[in-house]
Amino acid sequence: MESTLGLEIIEVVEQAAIASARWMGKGEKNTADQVAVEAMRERMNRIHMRGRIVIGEGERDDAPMLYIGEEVGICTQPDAKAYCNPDELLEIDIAVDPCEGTNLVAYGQNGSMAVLAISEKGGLFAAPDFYMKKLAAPPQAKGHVDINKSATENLKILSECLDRAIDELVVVVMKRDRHNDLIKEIRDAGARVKLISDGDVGAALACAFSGTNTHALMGIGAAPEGVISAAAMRCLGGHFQGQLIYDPEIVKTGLIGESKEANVARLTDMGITDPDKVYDSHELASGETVLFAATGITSGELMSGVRFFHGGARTQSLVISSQSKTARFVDTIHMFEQPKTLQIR
Ligand code: VTB
Repeated sequence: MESTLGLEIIEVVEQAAIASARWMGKGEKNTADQVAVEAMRERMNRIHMRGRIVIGEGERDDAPMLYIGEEVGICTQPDAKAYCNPDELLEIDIAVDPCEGTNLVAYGQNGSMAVLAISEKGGLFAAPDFYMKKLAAPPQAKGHVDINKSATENLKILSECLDRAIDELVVVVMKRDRHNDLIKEIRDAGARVKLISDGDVGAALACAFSGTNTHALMGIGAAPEGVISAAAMRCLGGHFQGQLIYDPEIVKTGLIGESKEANVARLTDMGITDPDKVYDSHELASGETVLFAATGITSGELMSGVRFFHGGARTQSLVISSQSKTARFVDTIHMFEQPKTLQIR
């Protein structure tokens, strides 16, 4: 895939994060999301590519933009012939979450980000809008921990792989009623639990980097974001497994309102014949080339959030490429005004 794409997608997530950060702390999560979507789409449509959204803001009817199936990039625009020969360009699939952690932005809390993953056509699992049981862990534990094992067993394995006592392990879990038993089990096993209100993509990512004091992510979050997390973990060599959750009784928050049977039927219609299959990162992000990019909206373990100053803003991003085998932290100063009138900081 074009190496310049890696540079351009930084701007896509940066612009989404800046737009959303203007709504930080204003208590309006839908607006924080909407402006991020618009900014992401606007910048994406200036990239020389033929892109298709495979994970986005939902189905076309409920989402005005960045809906699943939407085509993005200059070469998909109506007057594309003026810019490029679409036949010469690789078709790429894109998974986006312009504002991961909308509540975090709305209430000024840590851990939100604008994020996306890219692969060649067919390289990302088109996850339905369901939930996903997730297990993320550092590279040393890859293939050793297993989502089919109990939390207690996995903590023992983690402790061996990371060569640290169980009480030196920190597991991130989303604070939800559905996780009450899980949280108790982790504590009983001797590990420490970091409860987060939202934003499990950042938590999964943190597992792959030492120094974040995050040794595992356990529990159930949204499935589409699971694919985005898997894309990053695949490039970083971290452990990531996901299993779709289609039974509303298990989730308890009600995003999947239908009955278990109706949900299984929906999965079958989508071609998912084994609804209980456990996917690993290489299945969720199977493409030959995978790119991941994220910019902090509010500060998290790996990136500072957007900081505005007179005439500009400063952002921190992370771009990961399977092709160049790099994880790049990018610190950018955005000058909204002529540089001479602003103080760069
Ligand atoms: C949220 C969000 C996560 O999943 O929790 C969502 O914060 C679904 O869970 O980051 P609920 O319906 O219980 O809120 C994520 O978006 C991603 O997995």
